[in-house]
Amino acid sequence: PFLLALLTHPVFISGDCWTTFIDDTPSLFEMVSSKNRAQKLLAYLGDLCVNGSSIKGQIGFPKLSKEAEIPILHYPKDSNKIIDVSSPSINGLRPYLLKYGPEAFARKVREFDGCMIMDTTWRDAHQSLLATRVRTVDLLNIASTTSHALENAFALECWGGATFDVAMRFLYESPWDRLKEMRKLVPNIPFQMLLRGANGVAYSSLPDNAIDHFVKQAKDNGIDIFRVFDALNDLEQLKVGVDAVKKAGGVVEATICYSGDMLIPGKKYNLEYYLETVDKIVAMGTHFLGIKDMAGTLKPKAAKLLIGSIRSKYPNLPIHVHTHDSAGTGVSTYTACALSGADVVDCAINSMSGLTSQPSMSAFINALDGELNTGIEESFARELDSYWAEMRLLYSCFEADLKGPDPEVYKHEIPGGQLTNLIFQAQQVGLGEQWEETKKAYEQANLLLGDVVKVTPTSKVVGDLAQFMVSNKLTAEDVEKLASELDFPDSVLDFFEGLMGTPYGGFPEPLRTNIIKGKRRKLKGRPGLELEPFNLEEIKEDLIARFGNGITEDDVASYNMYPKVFEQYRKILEQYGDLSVLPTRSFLAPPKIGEEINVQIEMGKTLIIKLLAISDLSPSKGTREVYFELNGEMRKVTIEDKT
Ligand code: 3PY
Ligand code: ZN
Repeated sequence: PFLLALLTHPVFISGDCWTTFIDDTPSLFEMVSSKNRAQKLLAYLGDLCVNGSSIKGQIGFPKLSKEAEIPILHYPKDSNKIIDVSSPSINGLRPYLLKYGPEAFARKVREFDGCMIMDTTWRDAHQSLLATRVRTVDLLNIASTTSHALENAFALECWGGATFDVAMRFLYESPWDRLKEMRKLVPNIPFQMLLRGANGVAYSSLPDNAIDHFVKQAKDNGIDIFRVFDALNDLEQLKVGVDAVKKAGGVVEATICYSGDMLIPGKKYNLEYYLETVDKIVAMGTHFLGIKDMAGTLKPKAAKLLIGSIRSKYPNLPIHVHTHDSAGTGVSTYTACALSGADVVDCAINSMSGLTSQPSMSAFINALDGELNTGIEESFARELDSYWAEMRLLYSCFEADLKGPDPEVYKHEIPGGQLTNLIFQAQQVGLGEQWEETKKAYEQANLLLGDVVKVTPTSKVVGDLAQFMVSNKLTAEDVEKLASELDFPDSVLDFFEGLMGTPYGGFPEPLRTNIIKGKRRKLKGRPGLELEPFNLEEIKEDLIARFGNGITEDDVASYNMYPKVFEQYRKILEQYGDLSVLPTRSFLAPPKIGEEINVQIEMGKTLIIKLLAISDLSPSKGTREVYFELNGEMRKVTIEDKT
């Protein structure tokens, strides 16, 4: 391609070249690189035309058949006046945080007269409703409008949790680039991420220095507030994340996971348990206390008691509550929290709310109407919503198609994100009986494991055990009786080995001993203590040797969390280039013959691609030719037909 660019360059053709022509003409290299990029994109689109989408979990194609419209914001007091969103808002809590630091920031939020809102649309809402599949481009398209509409929000939750690995694994894009780009467009609202304590954003513990390194990268790239939790409320595990955030200079939100309904007599996780845990977290040192109700089992009465008790014991501690609306009672719970002294609650933009996601922002603002202020203009939430309603159609191929609230969550206690997932899996085989059995088995599996706190990664242990019981037709008694003979899923063995920390009250015995006998050891203390620190310099050198000089500290952090996923992502990057530039419809669905796609590969450089034709299968080679027009020139890619 370089030779071609040289030979076709007008200066070369004119014969007016001199010996330093190549050195003096960097555009030659740019021509080559943009031709390469274009060719790689065509290879992706060609593959999509021949073999269909490779994105896991995708069923069908997006229902949205046009470009999503960016809503216009109007001044609430004068609907004829339009707010200029061409540059980000300069108002918001982030400038205050950057100027005065985390302690002053926490005090300011505590002193706010009302209850603030964190918007989870960019993270948990799409993790819970759309299999975490929302792509960077669709976040960036609404970013500048959001910077204005939600300038008075506590924060945007926009990173971490499952978004990190899904970005690389299924969307073939860099989570770090996403963070940097979002930050540029929204410099005024604090960004929050979800950190799984000693697991970082992975599913099991990493050496402490890898957590420190990851958190520093996240902070340096723009995360302000870190919600740190441990799936078993194991405070040793939690502390690893908390310490990492402190070292990086971030805002710490050490979090307790709320499990079940604490008002049911005899429950292991009761008010006393939570208050003791709060004492320990306060002693550890945190700027905010997070209460994470990942399944949505915190009912209004319990919320009033829990938040009220913490508030009266710790009048200055800012409290931030998170719930999921699976049972449909989220807004009532938040109202109880706000009136009992919570400082912040998590909501999602209306079309991205409800069901297994967070409660609706507009519903919550209206529920508080006249009693407490949230700082957010409700008309803005509705204006943003027109965009997210279209996103719901664009990502319809990842919908679990839930129909309504499921108050049975009070029984099975399945966290929001997992509930969608399990329903989706059951739908593949026709919902019905299978789903009823899974829910019951989940409840039994939880009790077998000793009534554990269920959230990533322990929720996967309970889910895997439940599916194991359903597929092998095992009752709880069978599991107990046959424990030493059965071939349990790896996650169950990991749990009993102690790789996820220690549950409150210890492991159930003799089940633990019987399940891991001859297979695993019993860890004493937290898993990180047994792990050798990573040699970060050596890892970077090794990655440079394999992937070239472009490797950064961000890549090292990605590799540490998910070595295989990172390698696979780099392979795709090598093969197809940066796919994050493709509009989502073109990423998920092949173009129609004659359809034109505009792809901006960088500022000022747009490719206009039109699909012309797809050839018949070549029986000898098993390939098809896909013909495109690229900026007016005909291009052909040869694609192996794998169908
Ligand atoms: C995650 O860990 O990804 C969660 O969202 C837990 O609720
Ligand atoms: Zn959640």
